[in-house]
Parts: sequence; structure tokens; C-alpha cells
Amino acid sequence: MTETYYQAHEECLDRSTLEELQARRLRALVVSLDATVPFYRQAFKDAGVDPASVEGLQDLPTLPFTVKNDLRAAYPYKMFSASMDDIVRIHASSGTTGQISVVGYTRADLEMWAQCVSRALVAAGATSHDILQVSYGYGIFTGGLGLHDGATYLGMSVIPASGGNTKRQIQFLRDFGVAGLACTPSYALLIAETARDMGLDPTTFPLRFGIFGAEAWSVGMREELEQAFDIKAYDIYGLSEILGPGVAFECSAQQGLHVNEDHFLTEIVDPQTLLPVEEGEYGEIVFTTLTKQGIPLLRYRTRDISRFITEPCSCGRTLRRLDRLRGRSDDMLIIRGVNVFPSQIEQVLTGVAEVSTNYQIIVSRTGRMDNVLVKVEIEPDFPADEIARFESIERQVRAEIESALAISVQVRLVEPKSIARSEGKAQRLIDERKEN
Ligand code: DLL
Repeated sequence: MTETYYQAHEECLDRSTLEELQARRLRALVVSLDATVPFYRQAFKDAGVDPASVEGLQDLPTLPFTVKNDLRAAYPYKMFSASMDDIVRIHASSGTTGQISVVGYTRADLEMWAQCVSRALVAAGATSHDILQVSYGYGIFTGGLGLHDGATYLGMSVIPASGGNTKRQIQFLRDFGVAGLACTPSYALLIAETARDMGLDPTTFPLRFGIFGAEAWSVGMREELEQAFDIKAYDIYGLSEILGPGVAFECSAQQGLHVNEDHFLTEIVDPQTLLPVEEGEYGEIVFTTLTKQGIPLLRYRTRDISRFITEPCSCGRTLRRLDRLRGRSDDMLIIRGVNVFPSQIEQVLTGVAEVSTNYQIIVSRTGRMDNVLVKVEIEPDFPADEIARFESIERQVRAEIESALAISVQVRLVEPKSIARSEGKAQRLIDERKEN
């Protein structure tokens, strides 16, 4: 199959042309931030940077970082570069703790966003003739409206289902000729489970592809979703501070996410030293927005952990790829010195036939020791008269986690449907240490 692109020119630029474009945009950005955002004017001063002397990408390491707290401190609009008159949409980060951070989009920003999402949809095989069901939440969260605008821009027919009312979602999927489903991977799993409970077989739905993101998910989860619906499941990444969905997306190769680098300059740094990691090493993703007008950000530290995939992609896009995200550094567990992300535990669970992908990781502390308990549901069709095997399955899961990740955890099998389901982002990690 030959690959189709939404914006072939931009998606397949040769590296030197792309870097020239990025450098030009970076120069303009720095000068404009200095003129329009007092926070950056001060930050340049503090860092001893003369914005007019920034020449190109080689100057990037001298420029100041932006962190989430800077955005919080600028609440609500102090980080905006455009005038409020030009802002046509406001979103905010989902922020689990404390102050939310507010972002604004101009008309041109919304168009750029829609184009980025269109690129992702086309890379997943969508065409203007297809119907997309958007089951990300609509509202201040960027998932629903982000996918909605992108699909509309492409000329698809959009069903703005939003999250929730799962039975109705299933009715649409069964009856409306839906080709693509956009939602979190955990919600897709719940939709498949609910459909089966209703006596339906999700593989018979006309669905061809899923656009899944907004939370970390494993390769094993992808396989599960692909089988559950008989579809191809594509990863999409983004964050409200930078764009919402569409910062990076997977193509038909399904080997990492192409970053829309003509709009987002991407670095991977060591979160301790803030220096670039060695090529191909994991680190924190840092984005500089190159074309945003509403709230452009310089070297924004995402706290998301990934690495660059350096080999060229078979799809022909030259946009550099990020490997599937490990997760947020905030969710990283350090278990007796070993760093582990919930998504890595998920990957092991997906390899054990007797357990499902509904799980929760509970971290607690006794004295100075952190204890990690992995609660996972037994598969719904596990024979009730084989409960005696629970212990041996628990032992097996524990051994597999230990051998794959070199950590020891407690494992508890629980009844099907006993772990709370999510219609949006799943809460996989419960950190009881934070309550003390
Ligand atoms: O989750 C935007 C989005 C909506 C992305 C729909 C994709 C699809 P926030 O609520 O601000 O925005 O959360 C952003 O979610 O920093 C990551 O930690 C996580 N995240 C988003 N996409 C992925 C992904 C949206 N594909 C935060 N894989 C980010 C892993 C993801 N984590």
C-alpha cells in the first residue's frame, strides 16, 4: 500500500530544509516573545540572552526553559502573546493538582491544530469519505474539540459523541457506519467490554481504525484493542499547554510517533542536568512552539518521558519520531532504586492470558520501604471452579514482572469488573504515600 499524506510537502521535507525553516521560525519567536510576554523578557534578561542575537537552532541550549509552574503563576492570561481580541478559544490543562493552566488559541492556531490532527487522521488511513466518532470528552479538555476540528477540516463526517453513555456509543458504532473511533485506550477497552456484555461482537462493527491517546498505553494494550474490534489502533500524543492532540502521531508503520516538527521543535533532555541525552536515550520531552500565536512557549518541559527513534520511517515521512511514551515522570515508580512506569507493568500483564488489562497499581509506605501492589482483574471467562489456581497465577504474574522489570511487587487477582472503569483517562496509579 502506498502511503498517503495530508500535507506531503511539510511531512516529507529534507532535514536541512526543515531545520532552516525551524531556525527562521525560532528567530522570529524569540523576538516576538521578548516584545509581547513580560515573563520571557525577564527570563531572557536573567539568562543573559539578547533575543536579536539568536541566529538558529545552535542557540537553543542558551534559551530559558518554561515549566508548568510558570504557566500556573501566569494564571490566567499573563503568558498570552496575542491580544485577547485575537483569541477565539480557551482551553485549560486537566491538572490533577493545584492551579490549572490556561491556554488560548487564535484563529490561525485553530487552523494549524486542525491541520496537525488531519495529518494524524490521514496517517491512520482516514479519508474525507469516512465517519469519525469522537468519544474524547468535549469541553475544556482538548481531546474532543481537537479531534473534532481536525476531522471536520479533513472533510470527514464527525459524530461528536463525547465520553460517557457507553451503550449509546455502541449503538453508533454498530449502526452508523463509523470507520474511526477516537477516545482514550482505556475507554475503548470499556466500550469493547460493554458491547460484549450486551451480547454484541465488536469485531463485527464496521470500524477500521482507532485514534487512541491522552494516556500512556502499552504495545500489549494495542494488540488487545486491535483484536477486540478487529481494527488498527494508532497512537496520538499531545498536551494542552502545547496543542492538545496532534503534536505527534503514528503512521501505518506503527513504530513511534512522528512529531509535527515544522510547528514543534523537540528536544529530549536529562531531567536532572537539563542537557540533551545521548541519541536514542530516554529523557524528558521539551517542546518549543514555532508557529503558535496565542500562547507560544519556549522549551516547555513536559515531564513526559520518551526517546527519539533515529532510523528513517518506512512511511516516507521525514518528521522525526518519538518512541511510544513511557509515561509522565510524576508517575514513575522508584522501587528499591529501579525506575518503572505503570505502562511497563501493563505490558507484562497483557502477556498473561488469565488476567485482563484492567489493573491498578497501589504504592504505599511502611517505614522507609515502598510497597507496590498490582491489583489486576482475572479474565471474565476464567472458570469459577478454578479459583484454587488464583495463587499460582498471582505467583506467575509476580515472577513475570520481576523477570521483565527487575522489581518485586505484590500481586492480587481481583474479580472481573471490580476495578473502576474510566470514560476518559484511567487512573492506574494510586499513590498512598502522598496522603501521609
Ligand atoms: O491529553 C491531549 C490529548 C487528547 C492527547 C487526546 C491525545 C489525545 P492533557 O489533558 O493536557 O492533554 O494531558 C497531556 O497526557 O503530557 C501525557 O502525559 C499524556 N498523554 C497524552 N497523549 C499521550 C499518549 C491531552 N499518546 C498529558 N501516550 C501528556 C502517553 C499521553 N501519554
